[in-house]
Amino acid sequence: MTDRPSSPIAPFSSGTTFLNWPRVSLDQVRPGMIVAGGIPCEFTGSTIGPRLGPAAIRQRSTGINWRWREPGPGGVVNVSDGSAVRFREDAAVGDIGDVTIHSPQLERTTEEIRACTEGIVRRGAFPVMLGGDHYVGYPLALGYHEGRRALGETRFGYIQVDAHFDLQDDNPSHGKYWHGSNARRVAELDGFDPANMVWLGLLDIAWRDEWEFVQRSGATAMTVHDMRAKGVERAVAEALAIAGRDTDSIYVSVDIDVCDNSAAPGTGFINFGGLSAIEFLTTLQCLGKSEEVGAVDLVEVTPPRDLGDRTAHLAARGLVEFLRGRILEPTGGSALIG
Ligand SMILES: [Mn+2]
Repeated sequence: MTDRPSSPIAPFSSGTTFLNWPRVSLDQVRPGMIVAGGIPCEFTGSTIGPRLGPAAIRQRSTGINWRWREPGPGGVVNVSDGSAVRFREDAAVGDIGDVTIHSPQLERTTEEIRACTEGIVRRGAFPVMLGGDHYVGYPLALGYHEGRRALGETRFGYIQVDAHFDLQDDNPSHGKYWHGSNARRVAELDGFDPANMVWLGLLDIAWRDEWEFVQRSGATAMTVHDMRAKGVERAVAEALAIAGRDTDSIYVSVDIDVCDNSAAPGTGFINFGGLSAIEFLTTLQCLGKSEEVGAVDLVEVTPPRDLGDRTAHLAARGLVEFLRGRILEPTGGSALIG
C-alpha cells in the first residue's frame, strides 16, 4: 500500500482525493471512519484503461464536492421538494491513496489489495474502493472477510451490481484470476455460502459453467429486466434480505458496465439496455441505506473509452448516493432525496 509522502506516486495515480477528503494513513484510520482507496490495476483485464479509473473518479468527485459545498453554509436544495442538504462537517472520512500495484505480479498485487482492505476493516472503518478492473473485487472481498473475522464476525453476504456474473472457474485464456472470475473466487472463501450471493443488473450472455454454478449453488440472479419488473427499490430490498440472511454484514461490488453504454461509455464492455443513469443512482442509494452493508467497491471505469468524463462522473455521483446517509445531512428541509 502506498504510504505517502514517503512512497513514490505511480504516474497513473492521482494526487486528488475522493471528494477532497483528507489524506490518511492506515494508522490514522479509526472505527466508524469512511475510507476511500484506489486500486489502479488492469493487468488482469482485457481492456486498456481501468488503471486510470481511480484518478478519474476522484477528479470528478471534486466537482461534485465543489458544487454541493461552495454555494454557502445552507448547502444545496433538492428542487423536487425544497429540502436542503449538505455534507456533514463531522463525518469521519479520509482517502488512503492508492494500493501499490506490482504489475504484472498477480500474487504480490493481490496481497497488497487484501492487506490494505483488511487493515481498514479491522480498524472498524468502511472501505470505499475504486478500481481497477473487476479482478480486484476478489482480493477486496478477501480482505473484507479477514478484517471482519478479526472483529469477531464469521459470515458475510455479497451483492454484485454487474451486467455479468464474473463466475468463470478457469478461463482458457486468462486462467483462474482475472476480471471474469472474481465472484467465483469470492464464492470459494472459507465459510462463505453462495446462497448469500446476489447479482443485480445482469444482461447479455453468461458462460455455461457460470449459469450452472448459479443453478446449483442457490445464488440469486436478477437481470435488468427483473429489476424493472419489480421496481429498483424492491429489487434492492430483496437482494439485501438474501445477502443478509444469517450473515453478519454485506459486501457490495459495483461494476460500472451494469449501466447502458449511453450512460457509461467509459468501460470495457459495451452494453445495450443496461441500467439507466437514474436507475443506477437509485440502486446505489438503496444499497447504501442498509446498515448491514460494510464495504463497497466500484470498478471498470475506463477513461480512455469515456465521453466527456460522463462515466467517471456517474461513478463518483453513484458513490455519493451510496454514502448519502453517512456523509450528507438535511439542513432544515423535509427529507433527503429518496
Ligand atoms: Mn464485473
